[in-house]
Amino acid sequence: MTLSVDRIVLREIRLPLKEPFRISSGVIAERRIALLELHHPDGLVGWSECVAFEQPNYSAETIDTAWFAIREWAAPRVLGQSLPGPNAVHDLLDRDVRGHNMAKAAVEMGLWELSARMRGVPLSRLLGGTRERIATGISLGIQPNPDALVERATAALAQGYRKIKIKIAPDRDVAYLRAVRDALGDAVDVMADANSAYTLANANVLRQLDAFGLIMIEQPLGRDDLLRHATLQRELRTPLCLDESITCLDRAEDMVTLGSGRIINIKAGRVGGFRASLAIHDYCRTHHVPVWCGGMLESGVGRAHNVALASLPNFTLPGDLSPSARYWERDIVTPEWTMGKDGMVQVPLTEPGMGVAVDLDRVDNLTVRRDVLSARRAA
Ligand code: OSB
Ligand code: MG
Repeated sequence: MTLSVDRIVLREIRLPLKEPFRISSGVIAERRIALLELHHPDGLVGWSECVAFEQPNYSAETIDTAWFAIREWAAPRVLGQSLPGPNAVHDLLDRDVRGHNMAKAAVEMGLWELSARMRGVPLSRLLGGTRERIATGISLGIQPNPDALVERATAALAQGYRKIKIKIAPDRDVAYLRAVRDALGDAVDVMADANSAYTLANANVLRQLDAFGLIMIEQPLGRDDLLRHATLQRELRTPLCLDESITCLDRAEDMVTLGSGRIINIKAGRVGGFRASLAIHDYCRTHHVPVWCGGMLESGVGRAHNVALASLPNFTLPGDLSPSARYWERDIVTPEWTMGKDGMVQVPLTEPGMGVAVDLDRVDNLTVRRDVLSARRAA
């Protein structure tokens, strides 16, 4: 059986978050999520999720630009084709189409998932994953005051989380992190994520963060900046971790060459899919750069893809892989994602593919927009 799709059902669902999630550049209360259902001519189906947000405050891409890019450029490239395998899809989608990584990733990752089902292997193992359990961290949005943050961080620790990531922004940084460190003690792995809210002009604030023994500071400066991050890293003891700046393998290599950071947060959507994620993973492993799996407030489908990726050997730091109940009243997959009291998430290894089933009735109920892309239309 060759890897092939003759129909992609593109749906938009809306899932309200249990509570709004605030980062330095905006707040998300309801997730608008694009889901892809990729149909093999022989009947098997692969699933994926596009991680783009509603607003362009994290990346230039949004769900609406991704919808357009999937329909007009990415899907037509693969529909009706006989593909050599999922590894070939990245280059096929990338050729002469600049950017739109999240749109490309959604199609590419759906083909990996379909391929795993065709071969009868778990997605994790198809990708080269070796772990059975993955350490999990929580990402805490910006809170109204330090006390509220301490409350969240304390509760997260009690639930078993292995890493506490705190969103920061100018004037919501030093006092917040000091309060958390004072409350949790020195032994807990705490980090900060600025989502590009700082410039070198306020580097003095970032230097003050060195006092808190953070395991890393994520993306303090511009989303496409590597030079200033290198300057900043030379002035800080705390390792910098890049998220937004790493959009492909070349940027990971640039980070290492320039010294712009010492850790990478891999989000498959941001880098254009699994093939690019694996390339970055392998490169970082060779260069002794730890990586971890970031999150984009995904539904259970995106989380399945993240968990599979995070099972690779150089994902040595806890991932942003919170269980379903942290985000949603109810997820769209069964079983829902859970985390043990030890802060570990199980990698599904008993079934082919991503290892969770999409609750189609629920998805249909949540669907607000639907497009059926077929090979004929693409021709
Ligand atoms: O930078 O990782 C980020 C959420 C929205 C926008 C950007 C980021 C995040 C997260 C969420 O940190 C992590 C998760 O999915 O739990
Ligand atoms: Mg980040």
